[in-house]
Amino acid sequence: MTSEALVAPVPAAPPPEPVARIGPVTAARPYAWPYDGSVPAARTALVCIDWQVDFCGPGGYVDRMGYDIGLTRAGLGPTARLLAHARATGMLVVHTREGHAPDLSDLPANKRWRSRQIGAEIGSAGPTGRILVRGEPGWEIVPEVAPVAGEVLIDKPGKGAFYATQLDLVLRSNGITHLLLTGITTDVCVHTTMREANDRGYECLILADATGATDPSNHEAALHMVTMQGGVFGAVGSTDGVVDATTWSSP
Ligand code: C5J
Repeated sequence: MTSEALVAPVPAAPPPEPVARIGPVTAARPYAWPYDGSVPAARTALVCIDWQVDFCGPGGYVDRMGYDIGLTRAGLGPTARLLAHARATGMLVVHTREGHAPDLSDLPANKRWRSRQIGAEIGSAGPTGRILVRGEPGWEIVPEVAPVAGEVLIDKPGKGAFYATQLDLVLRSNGITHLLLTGITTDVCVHTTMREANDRGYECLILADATGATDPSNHEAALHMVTMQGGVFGAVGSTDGVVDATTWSSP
């Protein structure tokens, strides 16, 4: 017997897993997103903004202000589809929730006063618990787009997801450079977050069919604003556009 015969064969390395890339999303406006052609899914985060009962459920904050929750619920189906796509392609998934501490110590007096003017005072009790208070049923994310274990949850006291949160640190620590934005409402928390992200250098795509506002013309106006000045905050796209622009290859 030769000495080679005693050496155990080295097992063959498993073939590398294919990796996903996003882009170019050619139907995006005003440019095919992203600006740099395409991006690995691993450097992309799907940010799901404030899909909470208070903003799209019966008896929540938006409902109690008298707005049509049909408008804020419209993007739930496309967002659920994007979530499945993000999980399958290995994107970082981030969910945000707007809310305040039970003692309201982080609630600015003017925000509380304004909510009282419209008959839905933040912190007051209602059918879904205390409005916009952390831990209450109205503050929870609706089941259609609920987080799964391992996804990032960002609790924010304001409209922008970067203000008074760890979001920037979490994104940078995970190597994220590009953001896909879904959520409610288009003209308030989604827009504020997109502007904050843009100023920090993130390349943003807002998904028109996976967002919604309490007023349809505000939704359209908010999307239109993004398209000015060559894409002043990024670009506007759709769920189909992102899914269709996804390719797989060996690393
Ligand atoms: C609002 C939000 N509209 N999530 N919050 O107050 O857009």
